Amino acid sequence: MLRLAFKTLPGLALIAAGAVHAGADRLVVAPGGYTPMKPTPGKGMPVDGGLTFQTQYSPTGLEALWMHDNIVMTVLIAVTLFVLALLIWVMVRYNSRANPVPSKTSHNTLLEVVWTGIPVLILLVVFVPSMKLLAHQFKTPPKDALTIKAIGNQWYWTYAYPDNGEFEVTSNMLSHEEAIKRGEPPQLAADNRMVVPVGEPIRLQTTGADVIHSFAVPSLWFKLDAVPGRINEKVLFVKEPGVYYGQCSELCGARHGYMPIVVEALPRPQYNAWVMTHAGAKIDGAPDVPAPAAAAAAPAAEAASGTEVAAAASSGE
Ligand SMILES: [Cu+2]
Repeated sequence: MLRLAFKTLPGLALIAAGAVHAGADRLVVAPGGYTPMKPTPGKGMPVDGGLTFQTQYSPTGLEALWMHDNIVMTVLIAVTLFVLALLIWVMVRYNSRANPVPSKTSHNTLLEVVWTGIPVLILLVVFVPSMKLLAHQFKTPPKDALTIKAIGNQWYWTYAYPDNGEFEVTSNMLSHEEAIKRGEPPQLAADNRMVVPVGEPIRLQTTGADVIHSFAVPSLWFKLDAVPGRINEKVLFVKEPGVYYGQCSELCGARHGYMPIVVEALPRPQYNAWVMTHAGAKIDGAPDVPAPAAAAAAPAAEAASGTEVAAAASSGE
């Protein structure tokens, strides 16, 4: 039954197959250019009075939420109620008035086997889906996955796009007034967002430029430390277009609370249009076109080496 439930989780199969939008549609550029997407109220952000996790928009997030709601909470509530019932029973049945002569029993083999065996079984029930979730969370990205690098700085994020022509985006928090004006949640909105393509596994790498930061977006089930001198890597997979908010989640100094993360997930053509708004940008997976200067230099070099050969021949070597 457990296995069945996992199989029905949408999106997991996509990651398992390592599916990336292959072929020509990966290269399509939306004709309208790029306009920043308006966030949907309550989606990809905390809500007033929210008690549980944010709604999840990644396959591992859905799996984790399913495990939390169906396995962890079930076990937790059942064990709590059972212990509460035992306590009440002992208090009522075995207090000094109801039971003036206490039993002298000190061993009961059956009871001891049961209270050892049942907790072991409960742990196994939690262990199996936990390990599966852990494995899914740290599955390596497919070879042709788009690489994006999130770099934590005191106190802002920079996003590098090595597969898209190596441009970099600097992302600073918007002021309270500016965020309200743009219809975005204050303290979570940023001037430049980390734009990503939707529905494909992204190789997201994190590192720190100065101290340890942590790249965390709750609604995408993503949290990864950004450590100076190290590259950490994890797959980011966003199932639906949208704007998803997060924050630095490692205490990194005075303005730690003011370096929000905004992930904007767009369909491929719109993502490509955003990419092309940057100087020197190229669409990942597009064939490399030699720059005009390099192409012109090549015949000249050939001619030069030809002269050398001719010179060598004439000197009789
Ligand atoms: Cu930080």
